[in-house]
Amino acid sequence: MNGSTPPTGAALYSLKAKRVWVAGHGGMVGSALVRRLQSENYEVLTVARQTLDLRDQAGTLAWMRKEKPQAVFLAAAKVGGIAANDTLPAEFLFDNLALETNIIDAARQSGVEKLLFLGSSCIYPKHAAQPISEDALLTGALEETNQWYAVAKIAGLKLAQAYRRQFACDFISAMPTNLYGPNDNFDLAASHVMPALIRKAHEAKVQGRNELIVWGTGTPKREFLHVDDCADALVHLMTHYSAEQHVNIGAGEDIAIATLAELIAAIVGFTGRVVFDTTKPDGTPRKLLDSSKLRALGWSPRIGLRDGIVSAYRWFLENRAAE
Ligand code: GFB
Repeated sequence: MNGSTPPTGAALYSLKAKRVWVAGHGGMVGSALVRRLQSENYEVLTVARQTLDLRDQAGTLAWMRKEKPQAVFLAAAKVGGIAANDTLPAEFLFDNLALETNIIDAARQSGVEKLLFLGSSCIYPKHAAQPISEDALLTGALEETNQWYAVAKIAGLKLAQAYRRQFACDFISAMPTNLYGPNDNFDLAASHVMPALIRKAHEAKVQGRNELIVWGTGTPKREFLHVDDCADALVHLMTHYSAEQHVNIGAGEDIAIATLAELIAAIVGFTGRVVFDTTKPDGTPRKLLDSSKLRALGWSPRIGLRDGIVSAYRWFLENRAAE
């Protein structure tokens, strides 16, 4: 199981006629995965949060033994933007450690054939060389605001590796960049920058205010990938990759937060001023992923940033604007 992956394009694992569990199906990534898998008529298993708390070890094992998923996308996680990460450190560390260790261990015990663990680009050192290759892991100190989440995600990918080495489990890991799209969290205290600025620009426009408040200095750069592209990449990795090293999932380009704010304002139709609240943290200066490994496996993104924001704003208008 430690061997390297075969050359580009070769399918290694089929999801056809498999029971595929999307853990975290209610979240942005999980719901995109469900859409993607159902579009190919795969058999998708889900379990509601009210039925199973994934932080419950015995409950998780019992559910997996009963439902017998054969493939697992581990997309369940406690997630949030820079403020939530900074203010809820215990929840970001404990909840993520608990649910990922429970699912990974229960996957081995219940005979899961293949598991894909999802991490995040914040696992890398704060000052990693750009673009960040997979090898940069654990070569420097983490960004302080999201170190708790990052440590949990590093533990998750190491656990998948350890189970691969010790128990020959076909467990792999993927590290997506900053994601956005349908079912994003638009709660300003907990959200990431993209949904926050879409909502703020929209509300400023409809309320006739002439300022859009952007946290930090606007100079940090971020790479954004539409969640439908991410789901497609995850299915590609599940079916085309089997090796110990985690794989980055990125769009290939990044953008300064100030430029992103201007772009969102233009798409939303907000014509006032962008104002920076420098009492709020900037976080990591830059985290552009080197996704050449994924490209070499035959996958590239399809949704450009402008089109993606246009569709994310449409989704917000149809689903959240009135709340
Ligand atoms: O998206 P975001 O919260 O997460 O913030 P990170 C990205 C950048 O946008 C930061 C700025 O420099 C923020 O200061 N920003 C500007 C805003 N205005 C806003 C706003 O209204 N709301 C928010 N949230 N940000 C997260 C990590 O880091 O990225 C997580 O904390 C995870 O652990 C996630 O890795 C993908 O990119 O800084």
